[in-house]
Amino acid sequence: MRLDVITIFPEYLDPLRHALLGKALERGILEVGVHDLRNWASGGHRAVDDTPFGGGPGMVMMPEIWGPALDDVAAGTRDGTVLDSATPHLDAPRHDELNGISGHSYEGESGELPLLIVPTPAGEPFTQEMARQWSNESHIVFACGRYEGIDQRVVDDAAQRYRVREISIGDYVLVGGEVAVLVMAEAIVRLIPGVLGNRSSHEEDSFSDGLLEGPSYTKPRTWRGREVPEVLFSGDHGRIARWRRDQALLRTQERRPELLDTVELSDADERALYSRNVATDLNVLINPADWGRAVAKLPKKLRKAGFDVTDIHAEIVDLTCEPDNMLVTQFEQTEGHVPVTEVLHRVLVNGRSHLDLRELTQLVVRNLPRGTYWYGTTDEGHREPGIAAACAWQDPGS
Ligand code: 6GU
Repeated sequence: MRLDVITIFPEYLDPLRHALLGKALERGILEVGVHDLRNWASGGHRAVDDTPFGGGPGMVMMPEIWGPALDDVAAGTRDGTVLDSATPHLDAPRHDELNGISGHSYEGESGELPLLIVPTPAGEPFTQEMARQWSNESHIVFACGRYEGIDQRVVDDAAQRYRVREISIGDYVLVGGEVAVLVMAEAIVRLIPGVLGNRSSHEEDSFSDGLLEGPSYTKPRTWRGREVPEVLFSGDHGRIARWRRDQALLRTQERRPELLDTVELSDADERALYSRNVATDLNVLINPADWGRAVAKLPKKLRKAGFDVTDIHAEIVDLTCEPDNMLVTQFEQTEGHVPVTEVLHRVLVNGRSHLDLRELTQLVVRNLPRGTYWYGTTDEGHREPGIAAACAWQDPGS
């Protein structure tokens, strides 16, 4: 890949020679040319900017300078200053050899136009997906504007020779595009095959699966009284993978909840994100024998459907205390007689679930005999049954 950067501050791009990018330069995977825009300026103080038409603050960079600069760099007739690595290794090609590479045809393999990236806070937001796509380019040119920007006709005209993108690296304003180029170049170059040692090491990056990465730990196991999470020593790779996914989900929910809108979530994911204590509290008009049969099967059936029940309480409500109970009235109107074997129960189901509260109420009711008269709701949190209620079922594990 060849990168060219046009700027009025060439020394600002020096960090490209370091670390990862320096290594890519050494290996000949990457070639970087930095061009001083003032090389295309003429006149005494080689001015590159002028006052804006229509008035207003600041200065605008001039088309007569940017136009020829972009023409020349697209044509590959200028190498600029070709950067070499800050830390050359013995087996690396020498500086002059690297320079020798630049008898380049600048077109992409498919004969495409080179990509021109114009950094500007008014651009489209830069994303990992752009970095991924652009890591396959063979020639990218960055045009760094300073001041209030570049005359728009430069960008419009450049479309004759380039595929042009105006790109922002975030919702804040920098003095110029140089730092944004460092950011984008690093994000792009590290994805070129062979630049990062371990091919799979960017498959788990934040964003590549749409989630933020969770925490990582190394030795020692205890440090300043802080323990590494136990699960990481379990040797159970499935459990560790699940824990990591849960951590990524919870961190994303906390810091970047909008990212979850575009991620496909499994049932296990939903459970990690949305499990909380819930209590379904119902009044049920039911024959005590029918209730006995229903409650026996309830914990298993509810658990299967995503409601992890911890306890179920039931009490019989004395109807003399409730002369015009809604369920009894409804029963009488529908059945044409008073309840004979049916008795009013208050049923309380405490548990954990990621499901919607209304869905949980429906779930409990669906597991009562068909046609049972009921009313009630599910709320977040656990609820105390009250002294009159018997414990109809309790999870031995809780
Ligand atoms: Cl790409 N350039 C400038 N000057 N400011 C920015 C930016 C770019 N992205 C965010 N702020």
